[in-house]
Amino acid sequence: AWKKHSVQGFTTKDQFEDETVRHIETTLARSLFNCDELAAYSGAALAFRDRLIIEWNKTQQRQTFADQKRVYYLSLEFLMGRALDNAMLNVGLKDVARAGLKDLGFRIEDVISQEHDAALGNGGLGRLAACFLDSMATLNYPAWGYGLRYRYGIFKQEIVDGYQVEVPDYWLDFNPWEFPRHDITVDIQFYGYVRKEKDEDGKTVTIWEGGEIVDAVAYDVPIPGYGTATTNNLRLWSSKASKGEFDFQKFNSGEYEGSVGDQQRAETISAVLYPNDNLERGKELRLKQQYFWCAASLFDIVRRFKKTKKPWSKFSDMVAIQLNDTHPTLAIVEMQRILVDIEGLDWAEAWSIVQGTFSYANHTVMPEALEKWSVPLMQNLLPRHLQIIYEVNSQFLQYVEKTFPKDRDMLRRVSIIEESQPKMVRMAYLATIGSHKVNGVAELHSDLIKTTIFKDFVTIYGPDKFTNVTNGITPRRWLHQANPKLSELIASKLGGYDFLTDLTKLNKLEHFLDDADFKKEWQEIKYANKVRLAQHIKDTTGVSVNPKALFDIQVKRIHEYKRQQLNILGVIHRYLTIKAMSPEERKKLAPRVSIFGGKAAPGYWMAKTVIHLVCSVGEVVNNDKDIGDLLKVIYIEDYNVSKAEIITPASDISEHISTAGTEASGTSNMKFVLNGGLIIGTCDGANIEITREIGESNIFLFGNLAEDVEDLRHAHTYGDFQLDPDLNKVFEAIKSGRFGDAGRFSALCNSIIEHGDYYLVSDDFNSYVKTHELVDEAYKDQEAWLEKCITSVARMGFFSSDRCIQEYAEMIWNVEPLPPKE
Ligand code: 26M
Repeated sequence: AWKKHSVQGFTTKDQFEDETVRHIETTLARSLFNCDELAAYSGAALAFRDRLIIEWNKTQQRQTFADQKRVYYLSLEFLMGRALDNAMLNVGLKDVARAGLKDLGFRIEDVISQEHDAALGNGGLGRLAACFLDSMATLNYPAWGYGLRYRYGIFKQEIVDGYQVEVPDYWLDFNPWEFPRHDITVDIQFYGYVRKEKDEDGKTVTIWEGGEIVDAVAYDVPIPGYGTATTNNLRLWSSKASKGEFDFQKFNSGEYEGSVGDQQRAETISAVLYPNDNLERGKELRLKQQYFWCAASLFDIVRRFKKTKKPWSKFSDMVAIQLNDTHPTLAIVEMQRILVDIEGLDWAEAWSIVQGTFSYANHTVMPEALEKWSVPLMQNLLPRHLQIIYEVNSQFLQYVEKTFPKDRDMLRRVSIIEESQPKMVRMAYLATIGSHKVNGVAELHSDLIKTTIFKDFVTIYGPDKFTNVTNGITPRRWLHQANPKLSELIASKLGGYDFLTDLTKLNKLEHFLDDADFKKEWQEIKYANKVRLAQHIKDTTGVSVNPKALFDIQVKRIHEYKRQQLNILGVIHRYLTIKAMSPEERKKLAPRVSIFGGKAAPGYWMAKTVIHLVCSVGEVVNNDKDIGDLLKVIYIEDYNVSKAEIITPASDISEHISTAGTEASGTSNMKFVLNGGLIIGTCDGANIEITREIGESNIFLFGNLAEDVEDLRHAHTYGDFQLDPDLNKVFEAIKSGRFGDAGRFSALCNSIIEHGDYYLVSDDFNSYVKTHELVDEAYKDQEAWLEKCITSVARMGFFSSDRCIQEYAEMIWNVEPLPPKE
């Protein structure tokens, strides 16, 4: 009987149509008679959701009953993008859906694009978490993500008169992909005080009481794997006034406003994603978010473990917790608190369980991005946690003192507490001390952290605690979904889509370098992708760009270290050069479109100035009749995951030009190369490993090396700083008002001319410009260019996030896959 009633899910076009229509007419209570694209999206999403739920339930049941270790990925950001297209491809029914939607009178692309991006992240770190979820499900790892359910994701960016304007991103109006679990609620405590007490056995126990309670409510999101029934869970916590706390007395006694105020204060915790990327500002609400999410997740994980009835000594055999940067470091402290204060374990035993459970990935070496929390702030918000941090620190320092008695300064250097005014808790140190492994996200970066921020810790723990796991991207979203035609062409040559789950299989593409038809098709696909982007540019900016021109793209968060300023200053140089050329010289030039996109943190004035400069230059260049198609400068507003799916397949060349030693890895570099674009880049982050894999002749590297940066900066400050002469001409043009009011750009220019040029724009300018000339030259030989592109794609196998997850699983988490039965 159970079998007879159990839901199976649609497989054919007709069944899909039936399900979609049923959802539109009943679940959504809409008549088919006025069914628009949004309704079609909603119906189709609900139909696919049903399919996911079936496998999701089975997967969760399987994971519950399997006696094996699970991994929990704690990240404050999950930059998921859209879910429907992904769900269709992962369950292998996109063609069925396309046909069904066509019957109903819709184009699948129009339906898919109705979905609002789930944009619960800033940039690379959040998108990495999303790629990892995809890979963990695809590889059948029993894995959960834990995050916050922000009511507002990263703001929507509008460009108004050449300036960034931030608009709130309310994305929850209709979100069929989340399931509220009102029965899964955790009480989270803040503030209050700590006291000691003797229990019946005369043992001293610590009690944290008073303060306020906020409820954490679970919302679950299914994460389907590709070509597998495994459907993992992403659990996002939402804050709500606690039932006990939400003061009914106040409410009843007429203090209605006060009561509503309490409720609003509670709900504020998960209200908004902090829009900074690589900048730490020490706001109390951010610390509240961190603790709220860590405490809820830990409670949930511990509760699940306790159901197994295993002894605590088995905890780290059953649970691995991965920290995505230092944002979840309080989870370490919370776990120690649960084990010692609540479960009554002794300190040392508890601490060794904690260390065996946690591992920490570092994503930056930039000092302004390293998390530090003021001791007074933490004392007030989390008094017991601060005590635990002090105890951890004291034991750690005792060990260091005993082991390295000669280095008296070491204690000051490695202390979790920085002796500043006020004192600060160094989260990266706490995360390192509380974990069994620490990793960087690309080889150069992992080497750098061992010689800079964690140098002393390498001495203390030995080098084996520190490792590298080079980032990767999911080929499902970033090739198959974003570039279906290229994926299809590759599949036709390789005899199927196996490369999507074993990306190293791409290497067989090198056998087709002499296949003229294949190459022609490849080129046509690139051209079609450029036409599509040109259309998007026309629709959103009104500017016509020639799809035959060389598309030169830099899309990523706007940050001085990523050096969009170097790019736009180079564009101005190109403009001035063209202006000075004879008609004959101009004929030899490959037309270019310089495309920028990305958000600036709302308070980051320099980044906003860069956006304004790009827009101002575009205004002048794009309207200069003398220039025509030779150069266009475009700012694409509101760069996000779904825009990236249109932009990435359309590049001829993309820019990854951070000051050497500053970009931990970068992941869009991988996306662009995987989609058959070449890159111009510095010897930084994963660019170095991309070069190793695809070959030096297939990448345009330029600029100073990481090892020279320190000396150059020193020379800027103490020697005489020589501005590059070509760059000087560019500044003269800006100062002359050629791109509008020069005053608006003076701070930007002066950061380079007068204030030490910290990011070495001038030092790298000549090399950058010359390398772009090489790009121009190379592009003229379309045949050779195409071969570089195909060869590069063939050699990108290493950069799958599947490889990356396998490395984490084997080297760090020690977890095994749990494939579905049959
Ligand atoms: C910190 C404090 C308060 C508010 C926000 C933050 C914060 C948020 C995001 C800090 C850093 C954040 O992200 C950093 C990031 O995205 N790092 C990038 O991580 C990628 C994945 O590893 C790398 O590829 C990039 O090189 C790295 O910049």
